[in-house]
Amino acid sequence: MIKFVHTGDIHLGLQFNSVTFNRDTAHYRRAELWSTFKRIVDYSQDEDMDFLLIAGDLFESKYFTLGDMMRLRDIFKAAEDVNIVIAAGNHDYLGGNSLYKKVEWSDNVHIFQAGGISKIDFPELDTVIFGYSWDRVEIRNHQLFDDYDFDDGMKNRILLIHGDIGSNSNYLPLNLDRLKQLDLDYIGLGHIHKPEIFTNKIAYCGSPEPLDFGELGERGFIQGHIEDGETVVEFIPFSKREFLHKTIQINENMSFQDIYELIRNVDGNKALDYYRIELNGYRQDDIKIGDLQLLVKDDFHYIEIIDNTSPDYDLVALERDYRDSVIGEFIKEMKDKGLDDPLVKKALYYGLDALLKGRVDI
Ligand SMILES: [Mn+2]
Repeated sequence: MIKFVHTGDIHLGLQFNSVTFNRDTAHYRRAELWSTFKRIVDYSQDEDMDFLLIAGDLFESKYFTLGDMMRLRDIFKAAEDVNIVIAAGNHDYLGGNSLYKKVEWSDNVHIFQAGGISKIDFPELDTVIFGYSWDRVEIRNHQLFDDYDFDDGMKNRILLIHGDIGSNSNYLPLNLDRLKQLDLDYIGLGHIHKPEIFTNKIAYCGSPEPLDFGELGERGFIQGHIEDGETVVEFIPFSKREFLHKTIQINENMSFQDIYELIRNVDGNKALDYYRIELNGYRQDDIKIGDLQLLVKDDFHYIEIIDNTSPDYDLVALERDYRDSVIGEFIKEMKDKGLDDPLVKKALYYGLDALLKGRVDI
């Protein structure tokens, strides 16, 4: 039996420019990518994995330094009993000046060369790993597997590749049906940051730490083993934090304190996770969402509030200003029906939305 951990899309060195992080938050998150990656390497060593498969985008070439690369080298060297196998992706592609080529790796580290599919044999484990490293930032080749002969005498056969399951991608389009036809025990994929197990033999590992609010939900890696031609895989949640997007509906009857409590009591782990909270509905005219944001900051590791609220209607002023029009008549009629009835009040607000704002999303 062979045991493996499959990870990828770690993006060490990421600057988080596309996230609404300030400098300190980005700096801190960058450090966390390193610590989680090291935890994965340590886990592989401690759990006696035969292989740690890295399916590309291990780091950001644009921001990575030689010092960072030496740090990686030392982390890998410490896991000397694990075969660490790397296929480069589009963010860490193996061009002529790649940092991958600038350090001397320990014997347990194996990196696929660029220029087509190649293979690395591990005779003592009766295993062959096929792989493909990117040599540029975009690849449109659809025929990657057509000319390659996956024949090999080894019992366990794995493919490691960074690519996009989808037909018209600029990022190495892969066809799932074509992958299923390959006579392999496991295909470890990188590029899509959401983990997905297609079959027990084909999976995206996903990013081990989520990188922005587009990456909601659990993150971790794939762990698996192959025994007598049978492959078993499972997703192992491993990220330190999650990104969460919550929507809170408020209304014009809620006080500042009411809304504050709603935000504070939102579910999830406030001390750990990244929250984006969207407030919808009508608020009392004088409630400042900016003040709420300042107040709740201390309750969360990270929070940003998206304010979609509208100030409440001033019915007295509206009725006066639109006295001789259908709007004034409408307000008067609904008031006569009794605004204490929540249904009547709701109907009044929908009506005013339609009449005053042209909003008819009922
Ligand atoms: Mn990636």
